[in-house]
Amino acid sequence: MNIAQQDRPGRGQRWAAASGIVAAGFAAGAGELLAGIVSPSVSPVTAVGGAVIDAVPGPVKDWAISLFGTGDKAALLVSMGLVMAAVAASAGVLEYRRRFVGFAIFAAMGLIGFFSVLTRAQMTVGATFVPLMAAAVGIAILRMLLLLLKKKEADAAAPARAADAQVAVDAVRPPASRRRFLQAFWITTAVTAVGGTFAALWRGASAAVAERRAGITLPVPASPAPAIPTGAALTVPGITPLVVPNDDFYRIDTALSVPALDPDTWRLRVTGMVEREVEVDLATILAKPLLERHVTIACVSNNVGGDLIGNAKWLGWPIRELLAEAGPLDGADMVLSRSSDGWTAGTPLSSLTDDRDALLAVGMNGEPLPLEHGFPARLIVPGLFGYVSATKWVVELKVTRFSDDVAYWTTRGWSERGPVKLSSRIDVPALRKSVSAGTVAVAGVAWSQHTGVSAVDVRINRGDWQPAELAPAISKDTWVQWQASLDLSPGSYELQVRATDRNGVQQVEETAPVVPDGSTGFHTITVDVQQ
Ligand SMILES: Nc1nc2c(c(=O)[nH]1)N[C@H]1C(S)=C(S)[C@@H](COP(=O)(O)O)O[C@H]1N2
Ligand SMILES: [Mo]
Repeated sequence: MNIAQQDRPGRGQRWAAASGIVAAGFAAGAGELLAGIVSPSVSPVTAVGGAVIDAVPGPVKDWAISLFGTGDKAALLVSMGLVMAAVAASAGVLEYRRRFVGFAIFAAMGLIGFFSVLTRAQMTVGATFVPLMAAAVGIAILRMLLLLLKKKEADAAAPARAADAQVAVDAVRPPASRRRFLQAFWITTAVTAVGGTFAALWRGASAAVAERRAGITLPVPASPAPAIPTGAALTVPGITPLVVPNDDFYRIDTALSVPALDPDTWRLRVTGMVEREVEVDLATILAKPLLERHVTIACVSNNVGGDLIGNAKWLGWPIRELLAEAGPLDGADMVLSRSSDGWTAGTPLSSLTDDRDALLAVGMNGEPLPLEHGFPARLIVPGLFGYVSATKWVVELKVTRFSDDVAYWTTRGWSERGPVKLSSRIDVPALRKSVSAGTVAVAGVAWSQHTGVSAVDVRINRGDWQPAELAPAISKDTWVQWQASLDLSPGSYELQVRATDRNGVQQVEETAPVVPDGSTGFHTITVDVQQ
């Protein structure tokens, strides 16, 4: 009798519904955590929420706000959670009854997340994968739970039949399969609860900071960026944009989770070998006469031909003015800048105080710095690799000596000093893209920040160097674009590029690895020319 009760058909379905909810919760939590790493400003939940807000008609929005007040966002999230739980429960039951039906519902939820991310302004390629991966995780969890559940149900049914057949069985002891299912179910539930709470707190913090960031209006620069010369941006299809949009800008840092700094409480302190310590907040910086400048920043880990380089329009306060307020003492030759997560860079004091307009940047391409790129403030120093200069989420500038202090990467095999190396890259034709015979367009970028590029040459199959056409540079602190038209008949060719800086120095041909202070060598590609 007891066994017969356990075997009621509704019971398995209830467990299946619960399994669906737990699997979906687990997937949502995993998605939020993954988003926190790969795309902090847009996650599946915030994307779907944002898409719902955009889709809801105005009057309904007004009604919701009048009903829930400032709790409108919380109300939206709770409603989303309830809808999702209901859908996930049905998915669990349907999958229990018939394979793949529930999986299809999970996949559909993943697709809704995918399309919601696509509608978001902060969309990145990485962000679009997150909902799909979360859905895959959900399906895997649901499959595991339902397999165990089916086993449990089958075992529960078996002794009942056995009893009917009057065979002596130990029916009182619950079968191992029942224990295994319950264990898996409750462990998954516990992991979901703990991970979900963590994800909610973490995402909540960055969401709050993202909201504060959206409320910031950048001041009009006292010194606007010089106009981009006509012709500086070539129109060759496939060339990297002259100014890289924030969403496409390369990102390099050691931060597993992007720091979420409250702009209202953030402070930057100047300490160390100074006459007086100085502390500034964001409002103080925004009230200073700010400069806007195009500067190309690059990573020392960029291999020849690599894409760890980008050019943006930065808005900021010259660091030399901040340092002047503190008064560096004689003998100091380095500034150790520290970020909120403890990362440090060691920059020569002279490159922060000379006329190169090293900036304490607060704006990037007309917006407050994106969270990923150092909100609320970072350093931008023309001519130096990022690892010795471009500290994001900066909270301290310690004036010191190279002989007294070491920076994060210096203790890990990288050079103490990191001036950018003269280099060039072929963007067009793209890798593994065949072109048609005749006039073949070749184009790319070349850089030697704070020195400038004066010429770019290309050569075919190590023949004579031929001058490429150099577009006008925005400034000597930015990369330049170049192009050449080559007459090529069908066949396979090796193409190389070489830049010359404004001092007449030529790019180094000998190859060097990125460690310890940046790669050298000519970017070399193979072009397949078709009939
Ligand atoms: N706080 C912090 N700032 C950092 C780093 C880091 O790991 N942590 N990496 C640096 C390196 S190596 C580079 S190349 C640049 C990259 O800046 P971006 O991510 O805005 O392109 O940031 C620099 N600033
Ligand atoms: Mo870097």
